[in-house]
Amino acid sequence: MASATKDETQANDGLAQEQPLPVRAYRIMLRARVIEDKLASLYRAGMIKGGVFLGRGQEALSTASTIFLRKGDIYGPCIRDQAGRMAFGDTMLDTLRTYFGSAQGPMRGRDGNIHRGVPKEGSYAMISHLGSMIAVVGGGLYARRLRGETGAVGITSIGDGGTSTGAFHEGVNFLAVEKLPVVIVVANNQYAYSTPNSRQFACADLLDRATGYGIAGHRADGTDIFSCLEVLERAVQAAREGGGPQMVLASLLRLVGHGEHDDASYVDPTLRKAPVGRDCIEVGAQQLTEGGFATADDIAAWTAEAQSEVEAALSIAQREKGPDPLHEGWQAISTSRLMDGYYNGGDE
Ligand SMILES: Cc1ncc(C[n+]2csc(CCOP(=O)(O)OP(=O)(O)O)c2C)c(N)n1
Ligand SMILES: [Mg+2]
Repeated sequence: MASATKDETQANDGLAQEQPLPVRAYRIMLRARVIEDKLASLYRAGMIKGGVFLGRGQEALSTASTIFLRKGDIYGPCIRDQAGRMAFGDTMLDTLRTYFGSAQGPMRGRDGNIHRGVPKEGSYAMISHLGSMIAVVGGGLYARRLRGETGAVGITSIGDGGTSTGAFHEGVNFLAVEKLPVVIVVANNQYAYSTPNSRQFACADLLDRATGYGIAGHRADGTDIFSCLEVLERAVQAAREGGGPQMVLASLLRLVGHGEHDDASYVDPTLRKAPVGRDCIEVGAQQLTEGGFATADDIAAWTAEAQSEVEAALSIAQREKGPDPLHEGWQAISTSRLMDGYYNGGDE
């Protein structure tokens, strides 16, 4: 079983590090599910500007992606990575501050929703879901190499559809040639928007793409948090120990539409009933109770706790003001001034 010690991982998710790893991971998955359920209802109530793109069904893989990261590592998330963001330190309050355009949030109300990030903490603001983060995360690690800094690992994730883009192929080739310590997490959720795997690629297995670029490939069951933890721990360790880029491929099903504007009616109903269509939150609850990690009452209490946390964060974020255009400097978030001034609210 995967393990992580207190000083190996970030004490960043608000949950005690002393908890067994599967419990800690499950609670992060659950918190992501609870906040995303809230985002979905806020969207339907017309209370959110812009799109809402959720990771329902992908929380196990997303959580396992970043739970083994340390301070100083780099994360380039994609649109379905609320859980991975939370495992890397994103709070419910900062999530909601971004969705509600609060000037107190990490993007200071100037960029929305899934495009948030905290660059000075290694969490890069997402550009696009379709492969652009691979080169950016690789570039971050390459810059550190040029400065003589070693030991950091980068993680970025992508969907099945994204693995056919030019940005993906160029990015992975760059990582491979430079032997950069990046784990590319591929969530094969069977569709790219409404396009099924069969209309996306003709190779037998997406891991063939790792072979094609000369990098290591690993396979996980994306519906099973234990499998995801075991595989991601191995991949992150291999990258950290000099093994170069690692690709992790996990199969699962997106249990929502592409975004909340999409009803996913094109999804083949047989997939929903197949093992790949299992809900990792339900599977995880069963695994934890059968494995003696938790009782059904514990899980109910964790859920209620997460729901109260969302409501408390929402009542703060909804009351906060957006940026004041007269006094806002509008520099890029990556400028040192904003990096240093993060959260001091008023350096311009
Ligand atoms: C050039 C371009 N075309 C289309 C889109 C809209 N778009 C964003 S994600 C996506 C599908 C991605 O599918 P996949 O990589 O499988 O990820 P998933 O959404 O399934 O997580 C599309 C069509 C875009 N962002 N950019
Ligand atoms: Mg997909």
